[in-house]
Amino acid sequence: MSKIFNAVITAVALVSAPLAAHATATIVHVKLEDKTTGPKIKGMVMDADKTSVPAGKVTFMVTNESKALVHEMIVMHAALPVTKFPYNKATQRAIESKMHSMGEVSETRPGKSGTLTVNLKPGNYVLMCNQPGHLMSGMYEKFVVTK
Ligand SMILES: [Cu+2]
Repeated sequence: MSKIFNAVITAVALVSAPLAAHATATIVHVKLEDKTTGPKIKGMVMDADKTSVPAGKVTFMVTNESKALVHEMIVMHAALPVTKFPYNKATQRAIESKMHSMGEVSETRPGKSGTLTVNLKPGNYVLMCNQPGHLMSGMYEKFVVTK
């Protein structure tokens, strides 16, 4: 019995080792939140479960936890502070065409989710929502890609 058990363990180890070495994409879960999400949320929040990942493929799984507002998540190749971002005061949005976006999960309705897979080089990034006024309300998070 124990010989068989050991054989099974060995087989599992042999199968899983190459998979681990070939890790495909790092998964990052991102929650988009605001006051309508629940009583614990005070403002507009970009909440990623990892804010530092190794370079390579990254899959963002984004869920809009709002009950009322459309949100989005843009992976911007930029360093903080957001007050230095090109900004249109009239529309209350960062000027994306003057920035370096790596991709986005755009215009996500309340309760909906979306995914984005991008290949990221080491550097400083900001996960941000560019719905009118949301960025300056704090809906962003610093994101670092390491070597
Ligand atoms: Cu938003």
